[in-house]
Formats: sequence, C-alpha cells, structure tokens
Amino acid sequence: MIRASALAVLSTLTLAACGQPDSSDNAGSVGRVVATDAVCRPTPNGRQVTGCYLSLISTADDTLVSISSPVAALAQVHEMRMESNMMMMRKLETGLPLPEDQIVTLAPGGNHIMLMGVTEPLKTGDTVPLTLTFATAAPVEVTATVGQPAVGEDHGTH
Ligand SMILES: [Cu+2]
Repeated sequence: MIRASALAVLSTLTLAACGQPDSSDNAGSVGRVVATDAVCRPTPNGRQVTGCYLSLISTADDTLVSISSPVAALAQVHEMRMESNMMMMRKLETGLPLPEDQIVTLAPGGNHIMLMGVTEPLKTGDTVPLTLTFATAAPVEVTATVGQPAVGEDHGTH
C-alpha cells in the first residue's frame, strides 16, 4: 500500500517535470529578449532617414512595440509590403510579434527599424544606441554599428 502510493506520487512528479513547453503554464510569463547583430546604414549626403537591422529572440511570446534612439527624432518598426506592384513600407501599428524561442530577423527587404530625423551624419564605424520596448519583457538597450548589413552581400560574384 505505502509503496504503491509512493509510486503514484513519483509518477505525478515526473509528469509535471516533463510538462509540455507550450502548456498554458507559460501564458503571460515575462520573458527575456536578446538582441544581436544590430547594424544601421550610414547617412551620407545629409540624409536624415536610415534603416537599422538586427536579430531578436525572446524566451516567451512577446511583441516589440517601440524603438527609440538619441540620434533620431523618431524611430519606428516598419514592414515591407507589395501594394499595386510597388514595394511600400509602413509602420507596424501593432508592433512586431516575437514568438517564444524563435529568432526574428529584421533585414533589408523585410521588417526593419526606420530612424527619422537623424541630424548628425552616421558614418561607417559609428555606434547608434537603440532602446527596444516590449509588451511584457524589460526594455533592451542595444548598440548598433554603422555599416552595410551583412544580408544581401553574399550573392557571390557577378
Ligand atoms: Cu522604413
């Protein structure tokens, strides 16, 4: 009798330890977001608008809701989409979804960070502080390097 109930307790504990990762236990939990490979394009010839790119991964479902940078009057998360055969970009009004444990890449031709009102020219090798704000995770500070994004440069020789 004692042995049987001890076994029952044991198997219950084992089941709990093996709980499915996407069970509702995790719903609403606060994750942590890591940002890597942040790059902003230079702003030659007095350009005041530029794009920044990076990779994000969150330990829980979250949303990138806003961006700010001391070098720009305004920073927005943009998406690219085809409209009337023209590639248009627009602000992601509801933010950028970050599914749990998935790498979300902002890259040329796709989602990107747009800096507007950049008054001091950004030159290759400069750094740009970006503050990323999320729906639930704590804000993340990331330092972007000014240069050409790596994506799109590895097409080989022409
Ligand atoms: Cu844009």
